[in-house]
Amino acid sequence: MAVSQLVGAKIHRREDPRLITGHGHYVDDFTRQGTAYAAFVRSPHAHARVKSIDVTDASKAPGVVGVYTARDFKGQLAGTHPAAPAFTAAKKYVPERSPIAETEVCYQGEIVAAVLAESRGQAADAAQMIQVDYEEMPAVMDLEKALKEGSSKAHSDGPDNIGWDIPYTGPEVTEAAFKEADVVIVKQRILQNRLAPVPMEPRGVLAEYEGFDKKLTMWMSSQNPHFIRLFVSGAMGLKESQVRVISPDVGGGFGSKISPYPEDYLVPALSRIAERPVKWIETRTESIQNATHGRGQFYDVEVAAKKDGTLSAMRMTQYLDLGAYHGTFGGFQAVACLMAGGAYRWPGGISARTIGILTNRVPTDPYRGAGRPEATHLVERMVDLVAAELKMDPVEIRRKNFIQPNEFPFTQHFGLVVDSGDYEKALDVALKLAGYDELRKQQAEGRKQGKLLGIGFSTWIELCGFGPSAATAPATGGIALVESAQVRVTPTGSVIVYTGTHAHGQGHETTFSQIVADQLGVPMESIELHHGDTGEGTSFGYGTYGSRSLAVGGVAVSKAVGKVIDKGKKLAAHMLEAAEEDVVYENGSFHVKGSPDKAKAFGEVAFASYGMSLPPGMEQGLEAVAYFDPPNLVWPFGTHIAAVEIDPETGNAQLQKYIAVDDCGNIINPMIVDGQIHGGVAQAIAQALYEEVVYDDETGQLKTGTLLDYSIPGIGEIPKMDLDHTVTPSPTNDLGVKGIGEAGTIAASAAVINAICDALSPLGIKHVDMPASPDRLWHMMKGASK
Ligand code: MCN
Repeated sequence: MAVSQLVGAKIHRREDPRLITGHGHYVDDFTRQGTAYAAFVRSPHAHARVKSIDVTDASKAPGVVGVYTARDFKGQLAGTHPAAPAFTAAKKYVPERSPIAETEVCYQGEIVAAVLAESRGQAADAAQMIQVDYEEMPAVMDLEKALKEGSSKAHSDGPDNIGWDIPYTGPEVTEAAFKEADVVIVKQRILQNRLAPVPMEPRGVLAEYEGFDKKLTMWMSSQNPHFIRLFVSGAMGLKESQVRVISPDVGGGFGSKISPYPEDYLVPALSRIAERPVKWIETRTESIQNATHGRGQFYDVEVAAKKDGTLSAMRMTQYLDLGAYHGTFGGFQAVACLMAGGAYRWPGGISARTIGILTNRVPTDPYRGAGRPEATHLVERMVDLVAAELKMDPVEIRRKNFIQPNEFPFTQHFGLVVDSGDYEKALDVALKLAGYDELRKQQAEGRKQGKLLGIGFSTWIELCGFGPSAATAPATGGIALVESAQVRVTPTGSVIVYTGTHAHGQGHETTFSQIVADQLGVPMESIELHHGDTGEGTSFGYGTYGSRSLAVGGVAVSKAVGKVIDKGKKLAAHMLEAAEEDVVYENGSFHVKGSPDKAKAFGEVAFASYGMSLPPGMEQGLEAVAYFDPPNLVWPFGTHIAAVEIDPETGNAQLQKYIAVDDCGNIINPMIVDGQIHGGVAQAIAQALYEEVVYDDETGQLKTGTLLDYSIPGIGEIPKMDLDHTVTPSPTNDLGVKGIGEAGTIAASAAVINAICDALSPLGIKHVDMPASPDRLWHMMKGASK
């Protein structure tokens, strides 16, 4: 790359002036003439048989265009809702899912009917007039009961409730280590609370089917427009080229907008049936009830450690609440098993098993971090439990067991290869930033006065940058999540970049432009980044999730720019009457080596590329396409430290200090990276202290269906964070970058809960589950003091 000027600089996000002055364009801002509005009738029951649906009154309601039930979509939508190929072989039971239920509903919120009307209000009113006769059935809500023989079934025609059961390695692998004489064995059940992603903008779809041309255009709030085009075109019997999916500005997704949803099929089908554009915008309650949830798991973990503090072996089983159907990418959550070893060696091995359990809740699917926050949480909790058992300092036990810098690339127990790392370096920077020794002194002083002060660590690692064919294809049944980019230079030197990734808050317009501007030596103002529209640019994009955009998509962009420069060199050599190998490109100009005056500016070469005076055999134009299939995933890491004080009267845990030292390789924009950390940490603090989707254990009724009951924290609950970075470039890509979009979420819950456990240790409390709400902590403290 050229000498960096912009890469590494704290540049304000280019997209912000547009977005914060109300000039963004979200799905609901788009209108088409003659639009009808959709409302959906959803099951109020977690599990019921649909006996009959009476649409008579609704059909006659003011403004109603039509009322539709499952029968009306037959012939319109083929196939069933997809479940990603991961774990196909090990899936026991994959219930078929249709976008609209006909005879049985399996979670509260499942769609049974749709109404189209002239206005949104009329559609909502008419939906309430539809009479559905349900026969309630027992709801499966408890994961352990669901696994018992003879348990009620989440689907009446299912053999049982086991969606998958995969032993990655059996207990025999760790048997020797657990039998050694010199070990302590620590066991713990660890809960992962079910979470609602709550993006600022809920989902929404505007679909226009043009019958004469057989063309469908969809505007929707998605992280993954090309995948949606693939799924929807298949279901509607259209060619991909007949479907255009536009995902304009998107107000956050956090993983919940990766997969296709029932409405993504029903709205375009309604447009084809009614021969009108159709719009549906999700309400907040619909969003909490129906957008896929994250986490919703528990783990049984057992660790054998030597008395000198060497972590020897681990056995773990993941019990994952799939909800009523397999999430399209729900299988990814089992990656927690592969990541359970964390930053440590585990010479005695790891035995891991994942069981996916069908219940009558809304399906779970990736939510920011997916699998990796769970892995970090469990390993970091277990390390602290072992340290407490052996009366070791949590820092000392971590240092003793870290994979060392000279051991990379490090092959983990399940065959994944960690590309690079220096875990102790990040720990040291964090300890310094936290003033660790002083913090411990303050804790000791505070304890004398009866204060409940705790310090918690999370020395986290992550796998991201999905995904190289070498690493992902075996798990996805042959699908590699490579990424493509297209760079087009206009005759006057403007640069249009198309990427197959999709920004919905991550700032790609800024960071990708920084890369291009530096590489081409042109101002950022002459670069435009386009994404999110399957009708333009790249022929297929793999979307944004798994912190892949920079490490895969950004690198693809850089490779495409490299091709443009290569062509520019050939042309410049022709223009300068020099040999191609003598031409160098620096700071926006092609010049002959050693003769900086013999030069052609980038704009001159761009202009000439569209003219007649080209070298023999060269085509006009200056543009290039590149695909990038990295050789490996990228592996960020870091250390987070939380300091907490718990009020003994109320149980309220107040974070006093939060330190985050992260390593995402070379940094393109430190301001954006810090913003990603802030957001991710806030979401994990929310999981640790406040958020939980709660259903009634018996009836399966959602109890937290509004933001009055589902408590997302405000700015008052989130502490100031002290951030720093170490830089360990990834050897897997030319930019040396790793992902950062999920790091905060992956790291922080363990630091917070470890701090809370440390604070409560004088009371004999060893483990606290999430959310560590005032209510939960107060009851634990009362129980402990009895
Ligand atoms: N970056 C950088 N230098 C690095 C690494 C990243 O400057 N070494 C920059 C990137 O160029 C990009 C941003 O940081 O602008 C995040 O990059 P990356 O880690 O590649 O992650 P993605 O862009 O692929 O984003 C996905 C990730 C995920 S998986 C979720 S979920 C998530 C998240 O990002 N959802 C978000 N961050 C979010 N932020 C917002 N505002 N809204 C969401 O829905």
